[in-house]
Amino acid sequence: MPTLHWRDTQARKFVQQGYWEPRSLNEHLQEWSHRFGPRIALVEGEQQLSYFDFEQQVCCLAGGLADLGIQCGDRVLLQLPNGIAFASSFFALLRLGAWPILAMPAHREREIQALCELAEPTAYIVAERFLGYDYRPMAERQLGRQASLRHLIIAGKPSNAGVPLSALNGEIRRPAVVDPLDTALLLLSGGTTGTPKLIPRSHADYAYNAKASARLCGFAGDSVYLAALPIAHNFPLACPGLIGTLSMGGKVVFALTPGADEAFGLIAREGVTHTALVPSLVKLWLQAREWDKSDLSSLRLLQVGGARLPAELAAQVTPILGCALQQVFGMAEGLLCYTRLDDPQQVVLNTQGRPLSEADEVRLISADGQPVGDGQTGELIVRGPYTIHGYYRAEAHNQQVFDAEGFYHSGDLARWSPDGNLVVEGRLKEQINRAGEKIAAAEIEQLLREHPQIQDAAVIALADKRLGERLCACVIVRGDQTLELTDLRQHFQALGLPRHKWPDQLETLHSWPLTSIGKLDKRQLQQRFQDEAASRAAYLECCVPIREKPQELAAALVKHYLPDDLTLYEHNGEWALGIGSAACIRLLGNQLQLSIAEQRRQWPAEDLPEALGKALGELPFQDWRAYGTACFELARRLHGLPVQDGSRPPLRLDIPAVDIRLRDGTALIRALQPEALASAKARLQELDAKPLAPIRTGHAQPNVATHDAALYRGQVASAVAEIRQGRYQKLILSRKVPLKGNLDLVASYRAGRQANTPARSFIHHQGDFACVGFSPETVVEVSAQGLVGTQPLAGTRALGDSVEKEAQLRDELYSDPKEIAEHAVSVKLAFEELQAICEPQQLGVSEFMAVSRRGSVQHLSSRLRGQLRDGCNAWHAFAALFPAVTASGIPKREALQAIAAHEGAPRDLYSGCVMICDSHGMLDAALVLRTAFQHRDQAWVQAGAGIVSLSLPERELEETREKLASIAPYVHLAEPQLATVRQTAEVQP
Ligand code: OOB
Repeated sequence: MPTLHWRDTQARKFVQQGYWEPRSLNEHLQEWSHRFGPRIALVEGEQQLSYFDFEQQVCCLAGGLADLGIQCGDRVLLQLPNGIAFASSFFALLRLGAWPILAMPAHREREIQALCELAEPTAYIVAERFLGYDYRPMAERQLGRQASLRHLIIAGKPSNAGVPLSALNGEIRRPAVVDPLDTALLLLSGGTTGTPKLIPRSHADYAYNAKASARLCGFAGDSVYLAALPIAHNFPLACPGLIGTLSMGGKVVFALTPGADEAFGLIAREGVTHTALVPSLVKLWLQAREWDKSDLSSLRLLQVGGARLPAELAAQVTPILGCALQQVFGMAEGLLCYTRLDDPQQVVLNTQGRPLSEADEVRLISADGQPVGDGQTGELIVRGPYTIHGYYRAEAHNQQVFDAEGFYHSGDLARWSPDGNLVVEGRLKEQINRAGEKIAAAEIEQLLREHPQIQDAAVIALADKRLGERLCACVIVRGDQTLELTDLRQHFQALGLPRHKWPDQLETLHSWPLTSIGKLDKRQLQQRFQDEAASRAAYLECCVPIREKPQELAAALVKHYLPDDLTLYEHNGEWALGIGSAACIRLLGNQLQLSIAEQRRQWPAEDLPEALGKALGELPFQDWRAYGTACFELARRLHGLPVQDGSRPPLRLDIPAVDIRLRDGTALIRALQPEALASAKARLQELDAKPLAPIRTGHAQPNVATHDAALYRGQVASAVAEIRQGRYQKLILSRKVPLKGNLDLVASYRAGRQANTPARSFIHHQGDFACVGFSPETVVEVSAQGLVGTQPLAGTRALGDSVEKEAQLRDELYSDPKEIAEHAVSVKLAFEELQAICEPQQLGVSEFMAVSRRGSVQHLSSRLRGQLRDGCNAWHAFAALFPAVTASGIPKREALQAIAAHEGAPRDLYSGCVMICDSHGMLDAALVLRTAFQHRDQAWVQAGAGIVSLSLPERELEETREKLASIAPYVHLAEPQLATVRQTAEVQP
């Protein structure tokens, strides 16, 4: 720790030279309110607050807090998501001279308890819930445990112990008299030790931090700042963030989450000019731009910091988002380095800029404490007008990281580029920087060592394409015990650790690699396990422009690659084609088997989502996408009914050797082998240049009108009787109509796709089985971020042959109680199924009883959305929703039994799904309806109708005809077979 004498000299200098103003942050707020009064200061959803109203709100809240007894010098734990409640509470505490401790919403019991023990807060202000997590039980436990904690203040509905934040509306009193050089707030440090560190920032230093940043970043009265990162973090709070924007009279817009789905809408709606992100989010925003065309033209500057920004990613920001980029190297301890708005592009793309203040003293030193030579890399040490000179209540640690001259030793390794900018090269400190979240290796190691099966542990950071770095736990297990990553993650969850602190990778060893002096050699571990990941084969990729419509080029490619096994899958404007199989996962009996070339591994499949998680985790590929199918009969297993496996596995996923993705104007080609990539590229370009044959209407003419009509009517009648006996509520019975010949997959696809508006479309060819379909709905959609969606369709009418007829039939659909009841029960069931796997607060019906046009019919359709809860993967969502209620019935188990009894033969892929999933956790499964099938020499189309107690056999038969009319007219038969089969009798499949 520096001597007091030194600190005084520095402080005097900063005051004299005007870096530190003689005003508290509360006095700044009063000044802003005075200057900018009626302008909008804050926006949260539909709510807006002017500067004047905001200051009033702060005064009243401060009054309410004072009534509770909160006073100058008290510490108050503040854990709120982005929003006005955060801003009001923060400034209200400053007004009282109480110190907010800025906890992140992601923090859970362990962190909160450690903060309470360290800082002894008198009150805890916390959200009722956020992203599905109910904070109240945790907060109440703290209240019971921590003697200093007297008040629990809940933003939202309190349970037993708390008071609602909204009720704290006291008389406006004079603000506390505080010394601007005193502590104003406590920021959390990423830390390197097992215990949390708090960073005391003073009024004067923090005001300077925010205002100087706002000036440097060109903020003014017309600036609109989007607070997308969690506002308790220094970056969005004061660099320039919330405080810097307010200091200039600008407007701050709060986003609850930093995802592109929320942020893009806010940018367009509010005319956002500035925002800040960490690199991993930049990547997601750039990807989202492929399909989200929101108007982002107001955006002027994107600040990126918190972790290393790869130059390739940096280079895409301006071309794709249309705004300038600024790199920020910062730390909650103080120092901020920014690239300048007028820096040349090469500086912005490749460096982390220069210190904010001319009074920042930044030095780079070698291991022996000496300054490094020009251009050499060394540890960055710093002191200056807004860098702390000690952590709060951490004397011993302060001795280690602050030197006698008051320099903070950051543990970051950096060099100066020839043009005088800083380039961050790495770090000395044992920390994992996971998507910008800093995690102390020591904290995780300590927790791992407490695990009963673990004898010793070391935690290392490994480079990761998506996260920047991932957390790898290396452990020595006790005796001959085994430990799986999923077990470990469950253990961490049970301990109350936030998601970002759970290990991403687990490596078990028998002994540690040691350095020459016998210390654990983490560098060796890093090399070994980084290589392990690197030994996973990476797809080779290339992007080429295309001229042809993607659906047509996709069909041409399928035609070229057949009879290879392949799957074409259309979703969200992309036609994805997986060809061949480099690895395959199949459900065989009670085992899930992974086969790669001659090698096989098996997992018991009782818990299918877990087994799939494990098998997919073993795939020796990076950044893979799998293509697959699930047969309807998989549902019997999921519902505990006896199963008889058919000729094909009920679930199968293939990792393709060649993976082609087509969108308007571009094709991405990926292959595991260079030759395959080159030949796919050549083939694609050749096909793109060649005009395609005209699309013809189909000529298969299956007997949709009368085939098995009497049989079907009889089945419907007996199902209605069973429903009336109360055996089940709803049942979907289907009817197969044979085709006289073999399917021409490509011609059928082109004709059918041109005439249809499906939710998904596909061609699947695997061995002696093939199908082509135009799916009206998805069974489940899960994004890499764990957002789950499903779109039940139930209730059907034909489209008719004119606009008037369509409208008339739509009105009929909306007023038919049978169709409405049928739809409502389907939505209710989907909701209940999602409840089991989603965060309760995040689950909702985002669209109810709209009408979707699909081919020649219209359906009542609703959309449900949720966020997967911790511990659930995409396969939990799949297992919860499969089979689609639209194609099975209600309740599902009874419906499955009745379908088997009435239909007599397995449905196989009909009403199962064709799907894709990937290494990031994405899953998209299309319900297999409106599909033509081929198995060996038999081909057919199949459709069903939903039977309820009010069903009439003739009307349900008619509904199967209407649905078959969406596919049957487009089916083409392959020419040679057409000739031979025409002469034979009708073949029953
Ligand atoms: C910011 O603050 P913290 O306290 O969460 O983390 C600080 C650490 C730095 O010591 C460094 O290790 C790393 O994060 N870091 C970067 C970086 N910016 C921060 N590493 C590489 N490149 C960068 N651009 O992360 C923070 C605080 C204010 C503004 C921006 C970031």
